[in-house]
Amino acid sequence: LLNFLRTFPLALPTSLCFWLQGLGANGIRLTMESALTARDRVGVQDFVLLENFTSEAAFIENLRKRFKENLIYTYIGSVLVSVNPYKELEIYTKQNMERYRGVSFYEVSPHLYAIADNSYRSLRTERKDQCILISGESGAGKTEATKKILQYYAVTCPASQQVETVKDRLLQSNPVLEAFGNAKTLRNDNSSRFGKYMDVQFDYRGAPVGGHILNYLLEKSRVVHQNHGERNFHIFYQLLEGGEEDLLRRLGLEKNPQQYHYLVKGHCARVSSINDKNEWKIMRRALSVISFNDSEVEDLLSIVASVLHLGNVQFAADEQGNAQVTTENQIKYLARLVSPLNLEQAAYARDALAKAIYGRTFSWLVNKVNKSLAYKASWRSTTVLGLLDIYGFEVFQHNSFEQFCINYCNEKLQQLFIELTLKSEQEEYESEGIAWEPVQYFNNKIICDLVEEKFKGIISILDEECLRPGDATDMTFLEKLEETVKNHPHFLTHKLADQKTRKSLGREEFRLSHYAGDVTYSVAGFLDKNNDLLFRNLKETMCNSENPIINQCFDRTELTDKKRPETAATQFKNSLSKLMEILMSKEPSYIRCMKPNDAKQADRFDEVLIRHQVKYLGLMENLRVRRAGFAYRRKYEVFLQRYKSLCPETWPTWDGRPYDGVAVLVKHLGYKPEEYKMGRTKIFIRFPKTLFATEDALEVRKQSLATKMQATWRGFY
Ligand code: AD9
Ligand code: MG
Repeated sequence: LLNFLRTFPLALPTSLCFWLQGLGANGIRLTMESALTARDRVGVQDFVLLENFTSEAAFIENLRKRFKENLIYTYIGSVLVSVNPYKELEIYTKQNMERYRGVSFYEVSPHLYAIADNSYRSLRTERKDQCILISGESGAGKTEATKKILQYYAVTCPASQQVETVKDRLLQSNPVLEAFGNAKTLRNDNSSRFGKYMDVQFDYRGAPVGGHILNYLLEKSRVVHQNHGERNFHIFYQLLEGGEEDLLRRLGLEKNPQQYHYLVKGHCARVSSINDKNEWKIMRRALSVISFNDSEVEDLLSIVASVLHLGNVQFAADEQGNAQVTTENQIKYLARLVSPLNLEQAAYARDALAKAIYGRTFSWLVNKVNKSLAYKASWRSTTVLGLLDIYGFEVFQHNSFEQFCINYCNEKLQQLFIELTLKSEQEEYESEGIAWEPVQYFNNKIICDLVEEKFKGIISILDEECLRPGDATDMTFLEKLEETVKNHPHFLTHKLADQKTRKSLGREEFRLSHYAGDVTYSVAGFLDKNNDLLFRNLKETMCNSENPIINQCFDRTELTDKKRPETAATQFKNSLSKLMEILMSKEPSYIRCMKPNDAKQADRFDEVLIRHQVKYLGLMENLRVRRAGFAYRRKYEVFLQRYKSLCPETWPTWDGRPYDGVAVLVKHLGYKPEEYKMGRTKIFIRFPKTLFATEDALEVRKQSLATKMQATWRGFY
């Protein structure tokens, strides 16, 4: 019909436009319902429309069909499910952004932009703070989604000179934080090794005027050690590969990463998918945008260089077995500082210092970004939209303290997701005056409690061991753990396991049954990483540093403060609990990301891997909650507008209340009482087949109207 009209030489009469609108032919937008006609080939755009909605196989088949057609987005009601395509798709153009701008959620095909636009509109119309929670395992596409949403706002939100600067800074904070906080892992070549929650502030016109970033637990251990096939943080390679000769000379660096102990442990300094030189240029430009002057850049990079130098400091034992620095021309002062230590302790002190320097510099960097994003007129009221991009659930061959924290964080997010989606569904039923039918679902609170409960939780027990003077070790921690939580259904160790399972557990390991699957953690290094201590004299030296950034990172008050600092796990726990409060105070939207294969390849849909993610993301449960009785719901106005041509009483216009119009319409269509319910503002349809039958009728009706219209216009000529 639209093709026919596009070739038409005359401007359409107003009445005809009106008539077309009635048909739902709203511009050239692909409406959700019209796409349903192609459902056999491309599946359904919303899982709630699956006939067999309790079948995991049907769910996966729908995902597979869509993935094959490059349709990587699908809804579960208002939740967006996304499958990483591992290839560039032409769906992120400015033109496409315009298609989604200001358009109702269901009028356009599923997309990140629809979620972004919907949140933005709620923020503007209801003046309620929003947040978009992006979850999924490592490599599933969370960071890419976050960046694309920011780009969407940068393009579609109102502009002015001042706003342009903010937009630029919001966008450019990414390459800087990624350079310092992301690294190649076995799961993802650009894996976020820190958690990030970014607030974007909007003024009364809906223009972005500021922002603020909260960062969570950087994986500092990567600075001194990388597993085989992994790299250190990108910035080190970028500096060596892209840094100008002059700069490298000033920093005393050589170009070759193989020269640096901290860069050779993973045996993969170069990665084909990463262009360090190019990234360096992007990062350097970004530093200027977020208002770094030349001397600050030099200060920052000299810290990066000093970490590399520090890694190259080697020790040898003297006659008393005390460590002496053998690479004296590297950092002479270290000789004095570490001499009473044995070799192992000296190397430990060196690495602890490198981690502390890097970790604190990273926090300083986030602070600096925040200063450049700060909304200057903060007394004016703003609304806030938060974007959460945190490290995804991860399982490696060897899992340590870092994976424990990362996976705990994912448990918390899953809990929030369950509680909030269930709550919002119940609330909608209540407000619509429809009886709520309870849904069974797995609540992972039991696992969160296991980790964080006071006195009995894993973190408490770990802290207790860390604080205990004397002979506490990683193994005594494990023993305490066994004593305290031995009967917990989600906890297992070698000693507690039955004969059959015992073989799969080492003596220094414990296993947690996470909502996302079992993960076995080695306790080696737990105490040390949790204590996160730095020798006092090293701290003192840092306080005397002439580098202004280091000076700000190491505060003198630390030296006199008698109170023991919080352990790493407790700090993380507290910051997560604050994050949950922040998220709870906002209206949430969800994007659930999945990765289609472990080989990072396009067009490969590994069903086993997908099934696993469907399971642990709780998508089937999510769908059951959403479907609790009804497959489809729509506001009366929208429903009537779409289907009114199917009933002579509502066509071409209905003058009464939309509620009554819909009542007349569904009666005419022969809906049986058990097939639908009329809420206060929406109609709820129980089965997809009812809706599909109505859709098919609409399709037939459209065709007959088009034929009629063609004949009429032919008559004119
Ligand atoms: V981690 O938990 O930080 O390790 P993420 O953040 O979930 O992980 P990321 O967004 O970094 O994963 O995506 C991994 C890679 O997949 C990217 O570097 C891209 O190469 C690829 N990707 C992800 N999303 C898209 C997309 N929408 N289009 C094309 C994509 N490629
Ligand atoms: Mg990421």
